[in-house]
Amino acid sequence: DGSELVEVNNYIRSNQADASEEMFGVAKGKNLIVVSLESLQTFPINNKMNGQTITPFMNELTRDEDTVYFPNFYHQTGLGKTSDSEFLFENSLYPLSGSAVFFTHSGNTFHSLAEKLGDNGYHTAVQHPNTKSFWNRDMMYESLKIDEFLDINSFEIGEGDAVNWGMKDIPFMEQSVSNMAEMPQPFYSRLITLTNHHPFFLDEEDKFIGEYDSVSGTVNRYFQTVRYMDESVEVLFEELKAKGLYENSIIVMYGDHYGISENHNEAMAQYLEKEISPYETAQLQRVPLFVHIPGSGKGHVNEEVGGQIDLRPTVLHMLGLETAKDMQFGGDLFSEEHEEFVVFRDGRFITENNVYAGNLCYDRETGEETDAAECEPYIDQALMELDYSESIITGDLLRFYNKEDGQLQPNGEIMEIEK
Ligand code: GP9
Ligand code: MN
Repeated sequence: DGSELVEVNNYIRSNQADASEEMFGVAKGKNLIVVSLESLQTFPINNKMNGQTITPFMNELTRDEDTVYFPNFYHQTGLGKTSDSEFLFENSLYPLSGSAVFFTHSGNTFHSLAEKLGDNGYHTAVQHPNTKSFWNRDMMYESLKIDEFLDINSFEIGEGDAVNWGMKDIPFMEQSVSNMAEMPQPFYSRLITLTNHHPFFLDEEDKFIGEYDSVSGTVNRYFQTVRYMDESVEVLFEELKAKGLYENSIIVMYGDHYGISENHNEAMAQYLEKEISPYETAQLQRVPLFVHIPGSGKGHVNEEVGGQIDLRPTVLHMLGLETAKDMQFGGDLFSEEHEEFVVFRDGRFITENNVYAGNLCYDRETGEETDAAECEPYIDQALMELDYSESIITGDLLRFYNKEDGQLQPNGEIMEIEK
């Protein structure tokens, strides 16, 4: 009857971080462009492979005066992969443990980022050159109140424009920006890239660097497709400038989940020149996060430990929208009150000082095993937080939550919900 929500609400309210004073409203009224960087992990950033630079454009962004780069940012996805990262971004809720929430709970009530932006005058659109029903996106996007889904039918895929899973990222970026140019402003346009996806195949003309030389063809090719992705991100920036959209937009880009699974530990050990311990495996779940605010001069490398659950409040606050009444588990990454506590879907976690993985407690900086007592207090909190989030989804509890005034519906009376 929704009474579970009282306890969840108490937990959320007592852990909530206020908006950052410095960053709140820094991009008020601007267009929001979000890029989901398929399978991009943090390890190629500012790194080389056999002497070759892997991500030249994104490396520049990490030092750019208008870009905040987060090197200690983690994905928190589960079985739902890309769709889980979308779910985290939109709702600041954890994905489910045993299934993909996009498939199992697409009819639920959510209070998504898209919905909030829509309520505040934004046109909201996702662009992804794949079939509408793939991952049940068409159904889920209705519940997430995304106004427009530009799927494969909104793109012209000419000869040589497709590889691997579908449309190549460079033509995708070009056409996405053309689509944005047609949208009413301000808009929220989320782009989901595709080329840097397992098994990481490319046409010859799109290979800008050589392959790696390990036992894993997957890892060997990954560097090349990441290099291609980097090129496509540069094209995005150029096109936005060419179409006059750049100045009036902010661009938020993040890796959706890992690209290299643990099946490739031997190759990764060769590349990283260290053994892949549970600590390393957890650290390999870092994905890059870039927050680019043209003309702001706010650029810096931000070492804060955070995760995808933090994106919703971080972004909404930059756009000048409060989230203090929202039912969300993440916090504003720019807030002084942001808690450095990243929970993975499987119960592993990262804190300011520790990495808890493989039932072992490690020092986050050194990777050395450390006193279990340092991690102990967080083990239950991590599981509790996952449980609370799961109960919201499985009980469809946001039906009982009034997003306008933050009130729970008394006596479990179901409020009127527009569907
Ligand atoms: C395909 C894209 C990739 O539409 O979402 O899916 P993934 O396998 O990464 O979840
Ligand atoms: Mn993906």
